[in-house]
Amino acid sequence: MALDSDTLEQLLDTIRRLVRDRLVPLEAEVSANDAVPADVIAEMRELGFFGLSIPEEYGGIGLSMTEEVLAVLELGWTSPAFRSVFGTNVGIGSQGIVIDGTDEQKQSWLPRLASGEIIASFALTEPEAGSDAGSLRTTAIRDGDHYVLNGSKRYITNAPHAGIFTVMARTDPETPGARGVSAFIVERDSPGLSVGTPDKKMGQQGAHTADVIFEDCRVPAENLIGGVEGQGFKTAMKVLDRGRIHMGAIATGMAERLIDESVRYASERQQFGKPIGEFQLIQAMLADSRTEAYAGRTMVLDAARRFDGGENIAIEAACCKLYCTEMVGRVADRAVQIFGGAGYMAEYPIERFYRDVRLLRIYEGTSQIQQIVIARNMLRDAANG
Ligand code: COS
Repeated sequence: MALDSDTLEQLLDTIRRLVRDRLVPLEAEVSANDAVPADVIAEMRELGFFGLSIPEEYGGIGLSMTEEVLAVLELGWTSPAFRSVFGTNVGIGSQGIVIDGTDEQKQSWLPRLASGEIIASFALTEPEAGSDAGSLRTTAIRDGDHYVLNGSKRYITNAPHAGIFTVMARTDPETPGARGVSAFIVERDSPGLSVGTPDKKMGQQGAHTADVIFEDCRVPAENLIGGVEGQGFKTAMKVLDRGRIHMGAIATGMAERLIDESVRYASERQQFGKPIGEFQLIQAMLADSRTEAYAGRTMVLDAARRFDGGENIAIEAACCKLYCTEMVGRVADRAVQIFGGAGYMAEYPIERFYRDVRLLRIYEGTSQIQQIVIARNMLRDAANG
């Protein structure tokens, strides 16, 4: 644990108050404007949100995974667009450097990521390589003391705002699959790097994604993460393992919010002369949602504890991502049902959450990829006795 229990409680309380008093009332505005207000971003910077997971020696708060999960469960209570502002600095954008970077790389980038001075994006997905991440085509060919990158990346979260990208590219075009892939830190203003127009999405307005294109983009060789070629796929997998617990916590936080909205509505909305919450068919939906969200909370806390204890959590992390993101889909669907016509109307938050949670089953590894990861690891463990 990075924090003593009083400091952790204070941090969680600060997040809870910010989320419920300040962010929830802004949700509709963020969605309509497709932007998080600048003063909110400044406040999140001030509170240290960008550095939640970055070690203290590099200016972050250095939360353990358990502490991070507790923070993220609180953040899940509101629109995911708010978390997205700093989410890539806490997770997939920074963790490649934290986990596998050299000391120099950590010193030169992590303090600026922790303070929120710059945003980091994670650039793995390509037009032709999504779930099959090992087949990516972007190349990085050594030329003197530089690498020259060519190719394009797709649906990259925070690309429009990023100061640096963690880019997975093929340094060895002769080696197909995962082994020829390396990871680089690429600065936004590198010559030959351009960012496409922001994508139009089903939900999560206020969080932005775009293509990133490399045309003879020269990157200093010292920006090869860890200084060793051929390790980039493994770096990406380690980053995603950790991210899957984080994602499970976000999904569970969102489920808890949807349940809160559902209970309140069920207590107020009257039909047949009484609150609809008094009908057992509504009660069944509330009870199922509560049971599943409790299971999600318990899972993410258990996986985080194991991660902090140094266990290999590849299976548990994928279980969290799979279960919690599917679970919040069911909870959101029941919330629409409990709200009835009002659940379908943009005037209430349920319709927006229903669209927002749909992405959770897709990004950072689809549900089907999580199933593959879980089953493959089970079979491998069995074969190894
Ligand atoms: N941690 C460390 N190393 C890992 C790892 C992990 N969690 N998972 C795999 N590796 C290593 C393997 O051990 C293997 O190393 P060796 O070549 O030394 O044996 C290497 O990485 C390749 O692994 P594997 O053969 O399993 O790779 P596959 O190409 O079969 O891909 C899946 C495996 C499908 C699981 C992977 O491509 C994946 O996770 N895809 C989804 C990617 C994703 O989440 N995309 C979303 C967009 S990114 S936000």
